[in-house]
Amino acid sequence: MTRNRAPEPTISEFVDGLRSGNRQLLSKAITLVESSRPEHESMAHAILDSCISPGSSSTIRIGITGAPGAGKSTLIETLGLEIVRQGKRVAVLAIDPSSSRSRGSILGDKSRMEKLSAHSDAFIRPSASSGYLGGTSPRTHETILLCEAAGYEVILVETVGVGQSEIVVNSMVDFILLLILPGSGDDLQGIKRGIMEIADMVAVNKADSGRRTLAEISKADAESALRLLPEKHPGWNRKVMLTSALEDEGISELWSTILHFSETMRNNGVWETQRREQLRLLLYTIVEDRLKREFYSHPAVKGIKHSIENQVLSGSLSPFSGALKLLEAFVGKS
Ligand SMILES: Nc1nc2c(ncn2[C@@H]2O[C@H](COP(=O)(O)OP(=O)(O)OP(=O)(O)O)[C@@H](O)[C@H]2O)c(=O)[nH]1
Ligand SMILES: [Mg+2]
Repeated sequence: MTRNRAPEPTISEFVDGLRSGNRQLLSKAITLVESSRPEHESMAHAILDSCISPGSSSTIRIGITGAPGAGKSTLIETLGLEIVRQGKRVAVLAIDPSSSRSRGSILGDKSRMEKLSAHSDAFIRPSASSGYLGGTSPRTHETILLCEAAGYEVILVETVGVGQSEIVVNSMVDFILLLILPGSGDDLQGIKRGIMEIADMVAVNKADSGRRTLAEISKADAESALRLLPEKHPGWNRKVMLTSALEDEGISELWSTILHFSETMRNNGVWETQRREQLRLLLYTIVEDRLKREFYSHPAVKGIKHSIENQVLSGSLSPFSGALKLLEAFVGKS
């Protein structure tokens, strides 16, 4: 039995749809961006080319990172509702390069953002990179651009603060909020240092009424850890705040601080410089991704790869000469 499927929208239908804020077309366009099929890719790029506007720097891109269970999704729900209350449209993306999370918990995220996902001014994309290892950055960055083209002024990107994901997110957002938990002081000495370095602000979350004292201690710990780090942006003193995403405590102060950051950084030029730097990085990340793909799928490379690998592993060829031979096969030298 053949089914009649609706024809795929054309590029100009996509572009018009995005410009008028059509969520269904935005979702479809993001699916194209995430697809690795060449025809989808070229369609996605044609859409992006028509959508990108130099004026998009009026948007605010916020990365929210922290250990699993720190309350990122819950905070995004509460913060997102505060933002839409103030008349702005908000898009939420989740990146998960480790792919350690099951689909179930990604869906769980959406239910954690129940009120926000029902709001007409909010758009939630549970995962921008599910099942896709590596190359996360270009796709998420492209997804951000699509959301902005569809009129979302604030983009919230959730990422688990383990491994490389926070470094990836640092290359595509304007502001990074790190969530820590009351009583997590010891962590600050060790693995969190890398994350602390890229944070523009730290929130001790779950600072609910009953846990205020412990939260105050963690706040002081985080403040002293921050004092030891070099400044991230000139003119910005990184603050530590107390929040309770569940009880909506400290969230409007958090939003005011982000707005203050945005105003300060726009005025001193850091905002624009950072955005330009991120575009440069995106340009070369795409080139490198593409080169890598071309390299491994090149017939001449595929033809000798196995034998070169064996020679290197048996010690009859050095890895350096082996690599050179593969590269020569790629560029067509005999
Ligand atoms: N008491 C309290 N619980 C909170 C608060 N914020 C989040 N939680 C709870 O903490 C648990 C984890 O919250 P999530 O928002 O899913 O945390 P997450 O950081 O997004 O977790 P992952 O996405 O799995 O990394 C849930 O049971 C929340 O209800 C808070 O401010 N206070
Ligand atoms: Mg979450």
